[in-house]
Amino acid sequence: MKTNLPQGNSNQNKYNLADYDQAYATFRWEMAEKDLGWEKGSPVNIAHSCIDRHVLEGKGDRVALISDDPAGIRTYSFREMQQLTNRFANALKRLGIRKGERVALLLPASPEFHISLLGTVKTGAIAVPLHSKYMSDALKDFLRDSEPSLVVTTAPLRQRIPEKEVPSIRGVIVVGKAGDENDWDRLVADSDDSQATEWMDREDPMLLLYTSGSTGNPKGVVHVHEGALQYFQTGRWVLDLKETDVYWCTADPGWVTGISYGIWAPWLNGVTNVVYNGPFDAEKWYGLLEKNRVTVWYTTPSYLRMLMSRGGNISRKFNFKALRKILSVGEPLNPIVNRWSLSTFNLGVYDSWWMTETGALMIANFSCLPVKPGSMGKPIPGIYAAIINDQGEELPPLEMGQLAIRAGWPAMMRGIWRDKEKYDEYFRIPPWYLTGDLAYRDKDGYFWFQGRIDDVIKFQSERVGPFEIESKLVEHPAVTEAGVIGKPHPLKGEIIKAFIVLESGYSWSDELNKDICEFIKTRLAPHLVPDEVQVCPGLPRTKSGKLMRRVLKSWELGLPVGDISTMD
Ligand code: 6R9
Repeated sequence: MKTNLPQGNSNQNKYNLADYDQAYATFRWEMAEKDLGWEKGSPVNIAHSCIDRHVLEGKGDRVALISDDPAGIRTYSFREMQQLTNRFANALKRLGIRKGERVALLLPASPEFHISLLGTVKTGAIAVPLHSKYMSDALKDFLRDSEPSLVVTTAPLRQRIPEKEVPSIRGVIVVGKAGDENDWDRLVADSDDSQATEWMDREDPMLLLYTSGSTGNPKGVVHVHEGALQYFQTGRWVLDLKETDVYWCTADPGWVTGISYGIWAPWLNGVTNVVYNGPFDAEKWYGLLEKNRVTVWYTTPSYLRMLMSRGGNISRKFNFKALRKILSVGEPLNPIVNRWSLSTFNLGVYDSWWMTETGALMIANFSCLPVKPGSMGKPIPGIYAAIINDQGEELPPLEMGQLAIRAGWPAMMRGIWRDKEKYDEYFRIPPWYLTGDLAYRDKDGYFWFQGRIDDVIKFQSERVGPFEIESKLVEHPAVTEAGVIGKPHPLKGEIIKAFIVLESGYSWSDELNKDICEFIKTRLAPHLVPDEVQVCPGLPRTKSGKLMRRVLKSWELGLPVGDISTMD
């Protein structure tokens, strides 16, 4: 089934991408260079392209950022952003930060996050955003791996930074701590706003982002300045951003979506960006859309389901006339969410697909194309996607296999920090980048997501690694073995279910359950606390001792366990 989703006030002639087939046949990434003012062989800086470029083009007075949080509204023009990011960058330079060094950012979504990130990137240093949901032990792993010289954080979050255990840390800059020698505001105020941008090679790293896999600790995904071409072009084509738009991306800046589409794409396209720092609240969120006259909204299926579950009595109080486009990412978009969206906003939701490692959007539904509800859409012009078998051969339409992308696109990760082997694994069947997703392509070239090949969990649309929870569980004195799976959940996508084997001498009780949950909450992260813990006598393992999570999942869901010939 194909439908044309209602488009609010816009009409087809006004889409930035009017003819998908033509663009797909003719587009080359070099074509995006002209719009960004990039010249062949000349150095660049993505932060300059996001902010200073607009000021130089006479658009300095346009609103760059509206920060709307419980403490009030703050608004910044592109000129103010230019000055503040220069000030922050000059302050970092004064503190001795040089090209290639790392600066970690443990901050909530806020103007200070945006300014710190862009200021860091202006100096040529590599920004390392950390998810503020993580606790000390987990943060220690990320910090020891990335070895930042400085950490930028808030006073409450600072308590989680194990400064003494990370020898690379020379200093901590604290937001909202007036009087402190490392006070963020004072540092910025005492600095000058002269041009601070260091000119970089396109292949120089600018961002290091930690994300979970199903084995090992979270890995540091490296992104480079060249990615700007794709953040810009996908913002233009998929989000359909125009300079008159007010745009809100609901993702946390510790998740790739909060950076690529919370900062790069909107600002490379010169739009007004809304940032909100606060918990999910349906009334508040609808109010944000209405009050700020948001026109383009990028969110997740999880948030949409949460809004849907709060019912129409709340949404009916608000007016969404300004809104013209809604998109989602992170997990499959349920057709029921689309129907609810149509009745609530008079707009359907455009599903889009990409990964931390791809850096930017790869497959999407476009305004100019019919949408097939349940499909992720078609590849972005400039991207070649295919369904392949284990030998890397392309499969015909309607056959399920691994989703693969022909390697080499501007926003592609350029490394896994200090782990070449892990990086090479993604590219082990040339010419492909292997996504780890199962999917099929239909006869019209639309892609349909079917699941993951590995055991990665999607909790509220963000990635969770079973291994990191299992490793922490077995650190608890009562737990000898642990296996963690995602269990389908109508609102959250998946919830975390843990199977544990108890150490001899322990018996199961409510107190022990609580104690284990508290252990995960304080040592790892509150959002990684298992929703369900089940004790069992042993866990299914292969003869070589590898945990078989798919067997746990089959047990849990009452499904056939499939081939267990390798099971011990
Ligand atoms: C941006 C982001 C990537 C994984 C990816 C896939 C899943 C993302 C999806 C989707 C179904 C979609 N995923 N978008 N699954 N439909 N539209 O999500 O990055 O956190 O790295 O996760 O998320 O499994 O491989 P990341």
